[in-house]
Amino acid sequence: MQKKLIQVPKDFMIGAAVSAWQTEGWSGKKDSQDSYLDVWYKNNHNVWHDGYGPAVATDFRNRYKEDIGYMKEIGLTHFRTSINWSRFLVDYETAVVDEDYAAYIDDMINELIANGIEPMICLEHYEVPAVLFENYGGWGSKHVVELFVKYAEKVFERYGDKVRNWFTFNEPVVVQTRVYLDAIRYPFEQNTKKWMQWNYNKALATAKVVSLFRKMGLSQSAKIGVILNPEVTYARSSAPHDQEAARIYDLFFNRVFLDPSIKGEYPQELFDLMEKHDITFEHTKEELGIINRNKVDYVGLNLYFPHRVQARTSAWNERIPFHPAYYYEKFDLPGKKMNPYRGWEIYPQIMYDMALRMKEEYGNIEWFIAENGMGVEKEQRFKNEDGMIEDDYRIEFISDHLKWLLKAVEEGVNCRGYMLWAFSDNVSPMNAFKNRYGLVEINLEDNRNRRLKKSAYWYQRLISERQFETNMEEYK
Ligand code: BGP
Repeated sequence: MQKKLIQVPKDFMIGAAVSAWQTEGWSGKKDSQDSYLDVWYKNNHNVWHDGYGPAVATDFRNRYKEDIGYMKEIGLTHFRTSINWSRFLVDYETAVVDEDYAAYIDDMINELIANGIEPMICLEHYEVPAVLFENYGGWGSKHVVELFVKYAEKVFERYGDKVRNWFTFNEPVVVQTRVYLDAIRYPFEQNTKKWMQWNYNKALATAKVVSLFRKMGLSQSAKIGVILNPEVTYARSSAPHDQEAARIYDLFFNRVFLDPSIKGEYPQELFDLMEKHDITFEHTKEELGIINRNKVDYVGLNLYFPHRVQARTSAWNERIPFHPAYYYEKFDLPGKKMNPYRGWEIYPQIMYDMALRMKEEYGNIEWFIAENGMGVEKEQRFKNEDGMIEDDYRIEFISDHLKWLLKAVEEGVNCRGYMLWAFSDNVSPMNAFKNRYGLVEINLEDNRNRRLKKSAYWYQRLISERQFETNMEEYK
């Protein structure tokens, strides 16, 4: 196969990500510090693959020094994780800090910096405290928005002088979509209005935290943004009905966060649709003003797969509460390339298409790929004689996506880097350790010991040589 050499621009960041709850484990956690996810794991243990979950995860809480050693060996310039809100405080109302946990975060950040790795910290990667979910309905409550701001203030006071890259949320649309829109998780309630309220309250929380960040004077040396997961949406055809399906999907799932965060306002068409279907979120003029005045400095985008839709082919069942699927249904493209383990289509051009959109529709704001990666099941079968996992599929996946991304960068798109999901194998919601994502293997049969995979050495060369080879299309 013919190869092409691709250059990586000098300052283009190449890093990797994980989150707190997916790696830390419960070591040192107090009983009152469950997150929503911890409770879901405890209550619905059977739906988690092989029973694994956040309880031990990768035991990062105890093994972070060892892991940072591997990060250094690979040469990562940036590492993203989150601070676990439910563990950072012992009292969420008055924001009393858990000193043990805070000392661990302090040390982890220091260790990263001492090893030349820039920490990128997210304030919420689904770790909303369970008690706030039970008492107030979680992100459906404006009181919880205020508590999040209090939490953020404590975090900024402690680490604001060390960390230069901050984010309010990771994928803020996800939890409520699974919980209230699709009702596939505890507490199994289908309520589209609640879904919208969570969406709005998280956008409002982002704006309030951005405002706090600026008031605290942190903008002089640091940036604050949000990590979003726009699903690059393609209509089946150019016909108006399919185009409308894609546009409306995009409004409800992508623009619902992209627009308030970057443009400071919601699309009028989204307001119209919300009104038509009686799902408008409770809001005030003053709050919309806060959103308007506090746009983010930059955004991280998590891009994994394309989303394909077409107009509905059957009538909507009017007894079902409104769901955006009223306007679309999934389109299954014949012959698409799949990652069969995760069930996601592989279509690297999403990088380029989204990049151009950021340039054309979002004022060429600074952004970066905050997550992209490939989860593969039973990776042990790829171990070589020496016991190293030879994950050539991951190397191919990364190169194909990077190639499209860097093409856009060459064309003037303001994308500043690529962060792989994930630094190490880790726990996914429900899938737990089923699909492995890491550059670093976590061996569950051997005390969770770590070992670099082939992709880690490839990543190491990518970072030091700032170039990589990709396969050219082959026409046979
Ligand atoms: C993203 C999340 C990550 C991670 C990743 C992989 O949506 O931000 O936390 O889990 O997806 O997906 P999954 O874990 O569902 O396989």
